[in-house]
Amino acid sequence: MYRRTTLSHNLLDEQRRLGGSGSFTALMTDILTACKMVAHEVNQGALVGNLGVAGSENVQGEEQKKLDVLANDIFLHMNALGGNYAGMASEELEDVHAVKGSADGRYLLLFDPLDGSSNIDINISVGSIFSILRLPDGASPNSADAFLQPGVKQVAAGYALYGSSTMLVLTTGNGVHGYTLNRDVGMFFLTHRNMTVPADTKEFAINASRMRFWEPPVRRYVDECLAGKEGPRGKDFNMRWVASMVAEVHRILVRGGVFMYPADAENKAKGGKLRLMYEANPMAFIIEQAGGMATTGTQRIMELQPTGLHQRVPVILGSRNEVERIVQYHGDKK
Ligand code: P6P
Repeated sequence: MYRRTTLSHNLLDEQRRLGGSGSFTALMTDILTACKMVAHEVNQGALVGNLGVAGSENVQGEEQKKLDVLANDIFLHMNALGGNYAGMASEELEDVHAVKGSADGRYLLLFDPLDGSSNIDINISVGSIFSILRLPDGASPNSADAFLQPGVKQVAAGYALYGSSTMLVLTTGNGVHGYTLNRDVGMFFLTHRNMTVPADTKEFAINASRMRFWEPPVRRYVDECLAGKEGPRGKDFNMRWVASMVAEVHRILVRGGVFMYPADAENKAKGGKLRLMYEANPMAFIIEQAGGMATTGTQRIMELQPTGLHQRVPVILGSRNEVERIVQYHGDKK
């Protein structure tokens, strides 16, 4: 293990490669600390009364779990300490959170502090998702407008996965690398260099209970997968649904697959289910950097011009050849 590279060392290498001032490395360090603290609280679970609901709702009208609130507090506090962020936006906060006293803060941090939290009480993997943008020249971090940048403007994106091991997966636009937390040493060690999504797959992920709402292109794709080797695809497929986007995306990075939370008859008026700024965009950046594809079905997710901090979008991402087929089916629909 002691010949392994740490995430901190990789960030320093990246800083030297880019001739950076070190502020990017410092702000990533704040995020790592926050993720380690959230991992600690998640892993303690019932031992310290961290399970169950907080008795409150978030801006999405969703019932908050105790760990949703705790993870949000940890992210806000730890990422303000370094003074590298001018402002933050969280799934758990209605409006943006300007960081007081961050005179030199040139970055904006957006995050879902605990994604998949409906899985906490049943001990299934959950995660934190984050996206980093630059504060546009002359923009105020007190205004959501500064945050409403398309996904292609992201400086970095990543997630922490609190699973059988705690991992951090990160892209800064130069590929995707995965790091595993050594709790005893308290550091993330490089364990998954240059993660790449296989172009083909036999595995898809969708919430099949919503089948009655699906639009024709999605219905056609799933029906063909279910038809197996006797059907038009000529091969059998497997299905997964963890209800934790971080876990689904990680599986796709490791062994390929397609994840779909599409627009459907029930969610279309809201724009979809998943949030653009702190779920779809960071995951799209990671998947594209790993050679995969991320679309709404008709548009590249990272090219969408955001109109709201908590805007929802359809998400279809993963193995390129399968996602391209689904896009083609959406085109055929017309
Ligand atoms: P459903 C978790 O709440 C989440 O935002 C994603 O992590 C996950 O993929 C999806 O929603 C699960 O949605 O409708 O199956 O509960």
